Amino acid sequence: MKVFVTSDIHGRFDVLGKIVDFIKEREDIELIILCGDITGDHLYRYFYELEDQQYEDYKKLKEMLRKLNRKVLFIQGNHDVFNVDKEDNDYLPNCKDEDLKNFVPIEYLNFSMYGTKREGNEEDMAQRLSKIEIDENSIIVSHLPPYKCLDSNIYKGSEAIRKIVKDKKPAYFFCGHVHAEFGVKKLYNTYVFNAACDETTTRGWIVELENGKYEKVIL
Ligand SMILES: [Mn+2]
Repeated sequence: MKVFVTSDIHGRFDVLGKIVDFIKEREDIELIILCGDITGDHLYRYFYELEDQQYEDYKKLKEMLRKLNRKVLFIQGNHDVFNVDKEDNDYLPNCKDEDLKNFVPIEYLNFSMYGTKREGNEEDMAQRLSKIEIDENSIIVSHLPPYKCLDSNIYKGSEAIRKIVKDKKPAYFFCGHVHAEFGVKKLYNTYVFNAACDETTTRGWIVELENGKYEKVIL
């Protein structure tokens, strides 16, 4: 299966538009993966106003992707606080699709920003990750990168995630969050892809899951 992985669209519909146009031409891509921070930061006085504005972004984004007629999987990042529709099977934590059973979401964060239940510290992360089933066939979709792997000194990845990669040896690890560290690296036995777009570049990776072949996509 060929997948297109991207991250950190941050509610920029021009960026998503470029991705949609690209994928239209690429019938070989079966699945689109978004590693979080999909909606925008908006000015707000009350938290619900931010949730509502991001919910609008989320609906618009879904509508744009729906026209492609491909499978989509997404997770939320540290900037996403909108309430995902309960019936939304594209949201990886809700997905029950048998062909996608190897995909594992990690939405936990090792810092606090909005006080959501996904946030915490490294100890919380370690506790939470210990409850997730991960093996050599797993394809992790995470917002945060592992510590010292496609992260930076300012935006540090997670040590607990790094330990999970070392111990469980998942097949792939897709992430974003650290915009400047778009890239691919082998960490222990796992290919780690940071798929983050930045303020000026729309980008991602095409990965053929069966054989590990990958293609960098800069739009
Ligand atoms: Mn982020």
